[in-house]
Amino acid sequence: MRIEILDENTKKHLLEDLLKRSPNSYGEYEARVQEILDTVREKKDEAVFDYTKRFDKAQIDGTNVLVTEEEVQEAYAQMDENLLRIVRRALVNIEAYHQKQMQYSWFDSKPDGTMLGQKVTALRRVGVYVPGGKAVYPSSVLMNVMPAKVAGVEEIIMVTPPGKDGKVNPTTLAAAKEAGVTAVYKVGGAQAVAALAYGTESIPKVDKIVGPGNIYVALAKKAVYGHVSIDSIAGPSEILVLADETANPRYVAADLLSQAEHDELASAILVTTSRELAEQVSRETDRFIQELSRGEIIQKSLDNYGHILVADTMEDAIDAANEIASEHLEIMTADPYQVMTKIRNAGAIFIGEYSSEPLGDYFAGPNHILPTNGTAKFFSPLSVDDFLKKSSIIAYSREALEQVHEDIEQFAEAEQLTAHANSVRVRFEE
Ligand code: HSO
Ligand code: ZN
Repeated sequence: MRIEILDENTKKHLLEDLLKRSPNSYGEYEARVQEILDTVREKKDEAVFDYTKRFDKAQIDGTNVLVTEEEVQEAYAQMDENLLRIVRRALVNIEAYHQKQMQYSWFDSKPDGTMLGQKVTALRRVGVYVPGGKAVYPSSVLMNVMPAKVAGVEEIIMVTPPGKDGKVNPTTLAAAKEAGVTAVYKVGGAQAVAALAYGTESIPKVDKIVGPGNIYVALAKKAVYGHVSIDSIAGPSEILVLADETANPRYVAADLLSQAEHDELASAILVTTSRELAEQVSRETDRFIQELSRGEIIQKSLDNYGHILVADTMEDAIDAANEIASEHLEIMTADPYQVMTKIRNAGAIFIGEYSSEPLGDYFAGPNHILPTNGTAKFFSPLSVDDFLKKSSIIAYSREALEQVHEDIEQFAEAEQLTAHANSVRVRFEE
């Protein structure tokens, strides 16, 4: 990996470079995606099945689009038993973590005769997109579904593209069942997003669409926002390790490569105050690449978006980490908790040398659907809150309203909204 000095100039170039990976940089696909959305909105099932034939080369229609119980059982039969046990153990942790996020209604009544509150309601029906092809991650199925389940969503509809044989990946199916999905439909791409957003004869309209997909799926989700809610748009994986001279270079290198392996566009960055560590990590990454099965992808990803930055001070290193706002941030310093308090922007923060990033991808419990491409400055990990909405509750007694009725009337009149003023005044006419 290349070693650079961290200064304003390297930081500027790096930030510009990373942004090129954002789905916001793919405007040229928008017209294609919009055409698919419009066609599905108009022609419903017919269009969805046409596109499935064209893009997935699969013969899907109203009779086989919904995955049957038999197909689910077949999937279980094909699934490795040990993997199933591991999925179940992971689910226990993921469920427990998300239960802590649950929010409940509250009501606050005061002696003055007022009662204010917030009623929390789960979304009724949500759609989860699960990619097919090379990026089939059962762990992501669990991470998308469990927060909806914990929130109390009644219907969780999954869509995933079929193979040419019209079948869905068996591990995806088994993971979906384990996590508590209600129904799985064999459709993918922008056409699946359109079906979920507008509804078709076979596929029900949902209130929110979550889950990662390719650029067409990402743009389709953006385009239907407003008709339905969506989660944040996931970009390629990212890891940033903040380390000082006390860090173990082998661990740092291994963790960087764990995310570089995802994708040629993934980014892996080490920011360190130690020149010696920088050199050791660079050597260790070269060594690991020789041994790892996805060495080629890793090499490309490191060539594209891999950096080792040497900072003068830990303060400078932390500033850079905050500006980059990485999806995953690992802290391997002498005082990791101290450093953690200074981190403003990161999707997930991993503290100390035994909290390697894949622990979070699979097992610890927090969600691995995290903000990417600098959006950790304003977005949060996928959570139970994504599947809840709130209604405000207002209840005043006659006495309580009487105390404030003139203020309200005058406020309304200042806005020249006399019907507003009247609606309060009418209650206090002799
Ligand atoms: N690290 C990925 C999630 C994942 N890793 C799934 C392995 N499987 C999110 O950036
Ligand atoms: Zn990962």
